[in-house]
Amino acid sequence: MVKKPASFGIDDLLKLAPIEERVYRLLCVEAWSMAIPWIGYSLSELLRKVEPLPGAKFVEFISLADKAQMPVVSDHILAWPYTEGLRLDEAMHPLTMLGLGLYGEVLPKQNGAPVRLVVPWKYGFKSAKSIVKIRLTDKQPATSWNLAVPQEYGLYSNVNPDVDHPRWSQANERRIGDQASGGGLFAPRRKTLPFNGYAEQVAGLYVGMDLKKFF
Ligand SMILES: Nc1nc2c(c(=O)[nH]1)N[C@H]1C(S)=C(S)[C@@H](COP(=O)(O)O)O[C@H]1N2
Ligand SMILES: [Mo]
Repeated sequence: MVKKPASFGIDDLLKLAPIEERVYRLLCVEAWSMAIPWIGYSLSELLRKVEPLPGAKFVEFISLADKAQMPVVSDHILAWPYTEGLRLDEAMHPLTMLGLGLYGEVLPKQNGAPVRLVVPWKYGFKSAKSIVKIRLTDKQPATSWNLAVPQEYGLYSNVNPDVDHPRWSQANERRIGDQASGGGLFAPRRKTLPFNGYAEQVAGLYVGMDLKKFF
C-alpha cells in the first residue's frame, strides 16, 4: 500500500539519507541486554520515499531465508522466512532505525547483513535482521514468533517490566559488558525500565491502550 513501490540496492540505501551513529540499548526477550553503537538512519526516511497510501496501517518485514547460508531455516522451529511487523506509526517513529552497520562497520552476517530493523523500545526479536522485503498493509501482519507461540509473543512486545513472559520475569535484566558492575556475563541483574528506557519518546504511541492485553 504505497504510491511508489521500489527496489533498493545496498548502494541506494547507503546514500538514501545521511548515515548516523546512534547508541541504543537492546534487550532480548530472554532478559539479556547490551548497549550497541548502530549505524544507519530512521526507517521513516525510506518509508517516505515510497509514499505510504492513506489506508496503510501496518508494516511487514520479511527476512532472507536462504538454506545455503542459514542452516536453521531447514528446521521447523519457526515459519520461515522470519517475519516481523510494526504499526505504521511505530515504523515511522524517529527512534526506529534502518540498521546498516554497527561498531563503525557494515553489518556482519550474524547481526543481519545487509539491512536490519532496530526498534530500541521493543524486545530484540522485533528487530528483524537480513530484511529483503518490506510491505505496507491495512491488516495486522502475522509474525513468525506470534504464529509459533502466540501466548508468549504478541505483536507489540514493548519492553515492559510489569508484563512477565509466561515462563520468566521481565522485571530485571543482565547487561552484557556493563563496566560499572564489573562487566561479564555474571554482572548483577538491573531493573528493566518501561519501554527499555525510551518511555519519554514513545509512550505517546500507546496512550489509552491496555499494555497487558496488547503485549
Ligand atoms: N531474521 C532474523 N532476525 C532476527 C532474529 C532471527 O532469528 N532472524 N532474532 C531476533 C532476536 S530474538 C534478537 S535478540 C536480535 C538479536 O540481534 P543480534 O544478533 O544482532 O544480537 O535479532 C532479532 N532478529
Ligand atoms: Mo532475542
